[in-house]
Amino acid sequence: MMELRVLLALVLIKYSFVLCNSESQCSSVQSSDMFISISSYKNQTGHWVAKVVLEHDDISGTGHGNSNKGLWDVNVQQTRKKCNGQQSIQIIATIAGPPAVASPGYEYFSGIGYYKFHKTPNTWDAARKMCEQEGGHLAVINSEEESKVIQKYLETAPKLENASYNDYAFIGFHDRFIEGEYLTVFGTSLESTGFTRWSGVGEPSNAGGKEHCGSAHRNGGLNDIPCASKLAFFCEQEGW
Ligand SMILES: *[C@@H]1O[C@H](CO)[C@@H](O)[C@H](O)[C@H]1NC(C)=O
Ligand SMILES: *[C@@H]1O[C@H](CO)[C@@H](O)[C@H](O)[C@H]1NC(C)=O
Ligand SMILES: [Ca+2]
Ligand SMILES: [Ca+2]
Repeated sequence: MMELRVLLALVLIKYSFVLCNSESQCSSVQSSDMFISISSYKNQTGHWVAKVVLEHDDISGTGHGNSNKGLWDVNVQQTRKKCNGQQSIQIIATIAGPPAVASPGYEYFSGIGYYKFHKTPNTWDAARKMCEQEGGHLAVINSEEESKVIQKYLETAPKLENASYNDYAFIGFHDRFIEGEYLTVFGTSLESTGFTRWSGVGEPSNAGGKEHCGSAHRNGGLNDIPCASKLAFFCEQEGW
């Protein structure tokens, strides 16, 4: 889980390094991008000028990108340094952005992540898209503890209005590529999640040869179910 978080952090913060020697350079900063430019030149009065510009977005939006908003803490220090008898002066700029925050409606569960329970039923594809639009993904269960989060949420909704099935909610796995080969929404094997408890005997059933999308039963176990059913669903954002 930790490696995944680090990977996500690297993906979310895309750095662009641009070396240029003109003082005014335009950049287009998009949500969750950071733009760094470094310039070094001698000006007309003979001073050496080195300039580092770090630009990040200031746009409101959804998902982790919105944490880039606003002013960041900037601290610049100069220190004398001696190395092998040679003295130099080091100028250190430390820039700290705020920690990422989850999108509205997400609840934090320690050691698990941020969860959002969508009670309005939808197809698996639509649910997957909605989670992504919120900066998350269809939930992937990694432990019995995480399965309990789902069980607790479903207990709060004994009757799921307009749902094709009242006892299941979509989560992030499927076997749409190869029958019986279950993959998470990240493309990794279901086994690699560390949680493969099925909801009951006979599951996965691939009933009618038509069950290729993942759901969780009220008992927290996994079940394959038709992708076109309309079910409540769980979105997840990583904990930071
Ligand atoms: C060159 O840079 C120095 C240091 O920032 C500044 O004092 C000086 O005014 C600059 N000269 C010109 C022509 O901009
Ligand atoms: C169920 O469907 C009805 C009619 O379309 C709608 O008014 C209602 O909001 C729906 N309930 C949920 C929980 O989505
Ligand atoms: Ca199947
Ligand atoms: Ca099934």
